[in-house]
Amino acid sequence: MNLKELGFDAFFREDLASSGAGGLEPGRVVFESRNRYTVETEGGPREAAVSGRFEYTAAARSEYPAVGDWVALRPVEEKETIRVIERVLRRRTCLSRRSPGRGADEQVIAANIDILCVVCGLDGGRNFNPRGIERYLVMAAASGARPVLALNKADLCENPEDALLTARSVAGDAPVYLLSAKTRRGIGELSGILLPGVTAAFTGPSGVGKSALINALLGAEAVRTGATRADDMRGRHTTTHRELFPLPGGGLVIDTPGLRELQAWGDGNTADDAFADIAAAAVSCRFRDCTHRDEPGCAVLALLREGRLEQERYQNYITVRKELEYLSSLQDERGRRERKASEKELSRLIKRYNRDRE
Ligand SMILES: Nc1nc2c(ncn2[C@@H]2O[C@H](COP(=O)(O)OP(=O)(O)OP(=O)(O)O)[C@@H](O)[C@H]2O)c(=O)[nH]1
Ligand SMILES: [Mg+2]
Ligand SMILES: [Zn+2]
Repeated sequence: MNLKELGFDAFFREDLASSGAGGLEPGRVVFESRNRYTVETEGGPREAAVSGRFEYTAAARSEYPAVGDWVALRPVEEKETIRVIERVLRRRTCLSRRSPGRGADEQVIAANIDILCVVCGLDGGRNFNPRGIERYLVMAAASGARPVLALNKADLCENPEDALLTARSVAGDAPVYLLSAKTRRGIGELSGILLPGVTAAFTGPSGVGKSALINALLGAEAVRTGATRADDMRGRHTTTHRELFPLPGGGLVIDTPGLRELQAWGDGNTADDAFADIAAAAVSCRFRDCTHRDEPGCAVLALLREGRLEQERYQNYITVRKELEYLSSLQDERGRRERKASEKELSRLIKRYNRDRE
């Protein structure tokens, strides 16, 4: 594929050039499985792995290539289809979540996406839930990608217009699409925003029809889909890998596995970006560092009292903010530990140096 069609532009070109990476060729990661990557290049797809130097110098898992990343590739002698990944080019956007389990590790879901398509299922199960949508909008805010909401399975819903209103009430500026992968309702509209060179990642719980929507956009059954459980409409985690597909219309879409849990990732402002109404009110709080929990003169609590802010939405905002605060305290603590360790290492080296001189 030609690089421009894959989304390559001046941003990545300059980063490749600035690294002085002479002789390296750019490519985009379209598939990853167990540290093996498929990278699309000007000359076609290549199989790749990171270099020994990359492994040695990487400080965190999140620095490894993810689907959507642009990477600098070195050829391998006499192996036409194999490449070594020397470097991950600077990410324009980065979709992450907190790694499942304890700790403060970042798990990169996809890189360099322009649009995050948050998919819900209107099949009467638990796959349509405003609080869940709010969490996905927080994830979008942290990524730098523009969110859109996709309400799929409209064919299974008696009052899709009600769902549309509910979704709009939490969507902020994000557009909401009423869709059906089955009847193709809304598919033309959605493909209208997936312009040439634009990358969109699809996320949401298992079984909502992320892969089915991608098939509908591709106009082919390229991706495997799986039945939902009859009792609660939950999916069976059919998609197990992230993968990037070029659309006939020139856009690029990334399918991702359904998420079981979504712990917030981001910094202090991320929650405010996703809850714009609360952030706008907070400007009028008496204290600049108001936490909107019990302070006098809190404009957010005033909204709540006046019934202009839904209790559940407010509660979700507070919960997400607490999660983000906890995350940043874990990160601070880790930073302190790492600094201490490197100071220790340094004093060991100085001691040894002095000893050697004696
Ligand atoms: N009736 C109806 N069924 C749909 C629609 N979209 C998807 N489905 C069905 O829902 C089930 C789950 O679809 P998938 O595309 O596999 O869901 P997914 O979100 O990719 O799930 P994971 O890969 O497990 O995360 C399949 O049986 C699809 O055929 C739709 O618009 N209408
Ligand atoms: Mg899937
Ligand atoms: Zn306040």
